[in-house]
Amino acid sequence: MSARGGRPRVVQANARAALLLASAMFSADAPAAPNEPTLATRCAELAGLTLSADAIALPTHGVQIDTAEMIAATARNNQDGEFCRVTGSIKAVKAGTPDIRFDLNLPRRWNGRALQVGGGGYDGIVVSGTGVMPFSPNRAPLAQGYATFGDDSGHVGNPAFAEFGLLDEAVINFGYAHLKKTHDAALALIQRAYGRPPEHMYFAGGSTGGREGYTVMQRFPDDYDGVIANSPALNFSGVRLLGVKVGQAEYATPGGFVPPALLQRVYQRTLDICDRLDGAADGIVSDVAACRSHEPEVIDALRCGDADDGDPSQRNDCLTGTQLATLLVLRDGLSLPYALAWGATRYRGYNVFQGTQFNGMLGLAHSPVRQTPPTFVANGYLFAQGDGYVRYFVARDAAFDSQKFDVLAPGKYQRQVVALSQTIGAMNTDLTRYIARGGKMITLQGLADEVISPNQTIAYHQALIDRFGVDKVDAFMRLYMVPGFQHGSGAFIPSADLLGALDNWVTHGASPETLSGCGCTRRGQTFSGSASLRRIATATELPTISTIPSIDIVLTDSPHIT
Ligand SMILES: [Ca+2]
Repeated sequence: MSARGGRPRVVQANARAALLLASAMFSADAPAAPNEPTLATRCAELAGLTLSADAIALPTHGVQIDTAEMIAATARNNQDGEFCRVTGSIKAVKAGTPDIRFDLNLPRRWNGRALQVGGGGYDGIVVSGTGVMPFSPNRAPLAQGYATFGDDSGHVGNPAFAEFGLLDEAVINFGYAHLKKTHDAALALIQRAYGRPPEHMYFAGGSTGGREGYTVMQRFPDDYDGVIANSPALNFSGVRLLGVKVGQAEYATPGGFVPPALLQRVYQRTLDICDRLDGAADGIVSDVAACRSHEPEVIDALRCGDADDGDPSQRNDCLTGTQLATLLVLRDGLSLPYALAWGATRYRGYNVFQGTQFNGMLGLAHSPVRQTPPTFVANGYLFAQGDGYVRYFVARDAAFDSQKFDVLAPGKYQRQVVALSQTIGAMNTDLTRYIARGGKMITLQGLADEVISPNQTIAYHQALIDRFGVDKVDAFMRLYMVPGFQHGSGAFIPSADLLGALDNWVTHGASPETLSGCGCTRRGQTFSGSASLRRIATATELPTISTIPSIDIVLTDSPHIT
């Protein structure tokens, strides 16, 4: 899966900007001064190059460029125009630790900007930097003229697997160090290729890539001018520990398994009661707060009556007390009696009874039988990821049984749990340096996200406001909470030009407000109307942040929606 030629393209970023940037385009093949090398010449010179360790601010054994070649605009499957494709490896310090593999793409028509692209899950696959940005209608950033780059986070593997957690240097790379090492390597190569550094450096990612976005603001604030960090796994340890608890509720407790059909019923009953509370019977719970006030009614409508005994695995029409307890683990999140890094003691729960579907590919378990090890679809995404975290990162024993791990009182493992939350977590609210030097950021987060709790993203945003005040946060950050949007899927899937908005903000000082865009997907169907994402969190809106439907859907031309 890691073969260089066949790398899957992971998260990608995108912008609009073609018009905006046209005047600023730096063209490497523009009428050059006599004897000035072309990009093709410089690209060829990069092949086989090495960079010494002192080119990278963190400890490495230097950088090896493996390949560098011009990709023609007419090359098969290339929609990004002509560019120099560079692949390289950043050498690990310790023998036995994998190198960090990275890709760097240098467009012939450079817009003077660079974009680092984040990964997903437990990473392990090189982010190519050549694709389009998720949830955006626009051309790929590389096609727009951005120099783009990404890496594999410092190990080779399936993003579902956590075996690299046994290697200290690989854990540190995954936590934060790969971001800086690859940034520094890419910056040095960009300067060689174009003869000057980028005017602006951006980062974009979602999920793990969202955590990476917050991580670079917290740890390397001088390196970036703008960050897009969607659905961020800010409290990495928190979400993994909660996954362990969910697995225990489903499999260590007899009757705790909730079949997919019953999860669908939970979702449907929620819609019956909450869909219209926002004024539109559109299959989207937009007023999450109003829906929350109806939660007892939703739960009562789902609860089995006294006469409803029987084998829970054979019935899909009501929740037993034990099944409800499993869902309440998700709803309530974690409250730890010990503190993770930066004083974090909570992982906020999910909107289980406010329109989140838990019977999809990233939802709860589909099988009443626990696999060894547990797998995504059979046993649930949160549980499978949490199980790998406990076995490889915490206990550092592949045979450890996460069903026996006491999340609230981990005993001899507590020190490691806390240390990991420092290495991998992004809960530090000290963005003083990033804010002071004018950095900007945008976060898009689904209110129906079943992987990253939207309430954790809101809580971190609130913590920033508590620390810096509304005006200061408003001046550097935009948070767009999207109803009906899960972790990539959902009743509503947005599509908006976040990179263009970020670039316009950084370059021209035009702060994003309501974002418009489409081909969005609504209830499984793409429509060609328009949708607007209203920004959350102006000073006046903040007290009621979670009560504001943040999406307006305006159908402008013959949508195919039933
Ligand atoms: Ca609605």
